[in-house]
Amino acid sequence: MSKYSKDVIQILYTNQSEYISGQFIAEHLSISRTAVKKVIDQLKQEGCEIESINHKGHRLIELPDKWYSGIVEPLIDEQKMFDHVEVKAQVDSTQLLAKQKLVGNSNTFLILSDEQTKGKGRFNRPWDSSRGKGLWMSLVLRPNVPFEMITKFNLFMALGIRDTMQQFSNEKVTIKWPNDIYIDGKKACGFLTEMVANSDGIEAVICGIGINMNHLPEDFHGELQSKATSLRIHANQKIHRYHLLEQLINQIERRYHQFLSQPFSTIRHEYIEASNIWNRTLKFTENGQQFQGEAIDIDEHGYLIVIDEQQTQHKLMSADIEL
Ligand code: BTX
Repeated sequence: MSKYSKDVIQILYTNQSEYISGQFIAEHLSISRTAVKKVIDQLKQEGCEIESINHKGHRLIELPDKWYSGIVEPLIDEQKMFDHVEVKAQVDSTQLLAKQKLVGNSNTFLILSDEQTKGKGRFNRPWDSSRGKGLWMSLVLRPNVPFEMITKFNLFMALGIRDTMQQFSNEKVTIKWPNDIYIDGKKACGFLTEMVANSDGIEAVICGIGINMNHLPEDFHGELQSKATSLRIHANQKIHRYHLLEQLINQIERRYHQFLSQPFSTIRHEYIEASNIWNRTLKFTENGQQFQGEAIDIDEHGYLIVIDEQQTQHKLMSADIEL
């Protein structure tokens, strides 16, 4: 990729309603018009729909299913939540990369990738992260809180992610406590929160979020055909990835400030209302132990209260639930 493609795409994106002349771009970036043409040709090759008209200039009509740092950076900059953002075409896992990058500094940052070759769920389960279809990202934050707060963080993030996805879906988007977001009985998003801590508290929180954004039913294979869904399937139209990202970061920022200043009890009712685990028998796995039961409440600290078939009450901090 040319070192100017980031600037050119940014200029075209921020002026999408008009034609921008090659001359203007060239002067703006202090490069030749031939260099501008080369970059534009390359962007077209990548799949950007750019209309070029003689004596008028260039206009961006549609972006391909790809992240461009020239668009992501200004969008994230406005939020001021991260020191920087990294955009990748392919990584093994944004979560793994984030863990490597947080060492030896105190930066907050976001990593986004078009594709993950080894996306990870909880307990090292694979997370299907095909190219161009999803929003695969990890954010690294540095809250100055004790490590017991990690569970609370996850609960606040769940609502932020759910609320964002609801803006794009025609059907109700629900939380499956503690790590999944569902639409119409199928998983549309998985997220996980990990941390690096020392005796003084949390050094970094790494939150990995995978949203199935533009998959069509035929894009899911194997067991995922019956278990997974995407926002697009429930929006009846293609999801604009940059709108989704912008809304998501807005919501995450809002919930993050709430997490830092308020107890879980302030969002408890909202969380319960958004959950999909009530009034049904569920199969729980906790620390390798399996049992069936019914979830009856989430307490003011975010613990799930479950009654099993022997009428024994369990208070779960985290577990795997089969719907
Ligand atoms: P989880 O362990 O709750 O979910 C993993 C399970 O979900 C898999 O065993 C499989 O059954 C199912 N699954 C796998 N891929 C998909 C998919 N695309 N859509 C629906 N269901 C699927 C949840 O883990 C946490 C997932 C976090 C993923 C993000 S992506 C960005 C970041 N990087 C990374 O490696 N992981 C996180």
